[in-house]
Amino acid sequence: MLPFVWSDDCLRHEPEAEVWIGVRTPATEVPARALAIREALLVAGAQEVAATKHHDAALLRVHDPALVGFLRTAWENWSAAKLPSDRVVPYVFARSELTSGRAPAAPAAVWARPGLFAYDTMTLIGPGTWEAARAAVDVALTAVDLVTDGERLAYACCRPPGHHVTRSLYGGSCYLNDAAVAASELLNRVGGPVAVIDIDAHHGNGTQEIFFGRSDVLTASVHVDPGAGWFPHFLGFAAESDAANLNVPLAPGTGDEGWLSAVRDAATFAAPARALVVALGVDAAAEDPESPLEVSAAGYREAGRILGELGLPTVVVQEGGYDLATVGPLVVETLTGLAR
Ligand code: SP5
Ligand code: ZN
Repeated sequence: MLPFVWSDDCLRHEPEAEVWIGVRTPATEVPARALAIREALLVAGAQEVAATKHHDAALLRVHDPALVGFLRTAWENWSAAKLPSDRVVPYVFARSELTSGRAPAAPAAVWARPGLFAYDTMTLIGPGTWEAARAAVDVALTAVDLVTDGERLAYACCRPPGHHVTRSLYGGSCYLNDAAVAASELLNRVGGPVAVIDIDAHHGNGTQEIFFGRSDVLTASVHVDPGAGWFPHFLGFAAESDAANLNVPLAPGTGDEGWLSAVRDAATFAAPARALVVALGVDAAAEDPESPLEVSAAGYREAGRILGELGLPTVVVQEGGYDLATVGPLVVETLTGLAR
């Protein structure tokens, strides 16, 4: 029976909104996503395992302590300042060129601080955001424990997602990079190389940058072509590929055939690994409102099968997927394929 790891604390992040091109629009990364996935897993007979608390060691191997420290206290400091916005949101960005690469000053204003760590305006922080993001790390690390204790496959029902977070910057509805933390911990416990295969509809830019230039963590991402106008816009191109990083950008409208061919390429790339992290976004689905890829439920099951054929100890970490009616069934399809 497939174990899946859960924490109620992951529901505590309620972004309510995202500021996109200057407009405050309703949030898509909502607590109901995780509840829908949990419901589908329970119906499918998966075994719920409560997340256990883990120390910060693995978290601080992949993230700058300054980012972690900011996120831990961001809401507290923002709310104490009695600002007109009910969520932490940047208005000015400490781009490195602004200071010719010198470290920017620690700003005196609470409302300037997010600009040291955020790279977009869509990723709001409110009460419970830190608790949920940190709980998602515990969920991922508990799934790593299950696999290092002998399970071949474990699913981490992480929320908020994480794959857009770099070593020191958050964005893309993500705060802490759960998949990267899981990979780092697997590397320590199982030995290298380990692989991260990211099949979220968007490029796993945070994970790519965290491990860039390292041969002990292989990163592969299958995603909609940023060159066609899709987030994260500035990277995710095939030309960033090297011996330890593979990007397979796909044209908008790509369906099962093209997407599964890319998943096969990612699996081949990851074959030398001793353990696998799957960054599972189901937002490449045809029904999903946030991407133009057109993958079917059968496609997700086949992707699971392809990745399962690697025969590696595997931790699956939840990333995106925003259609509340299908997100749960699509996760179950993928895990069913993986478990065969
Ligand atoms: C983890 C993940 O899937 N993150 C997705 C981040 C990309 N979001 C880009 C959103 C662009 C504009 N969305 C408009 C929706 C209006 N609410
Ligand atoms: Zn996504």
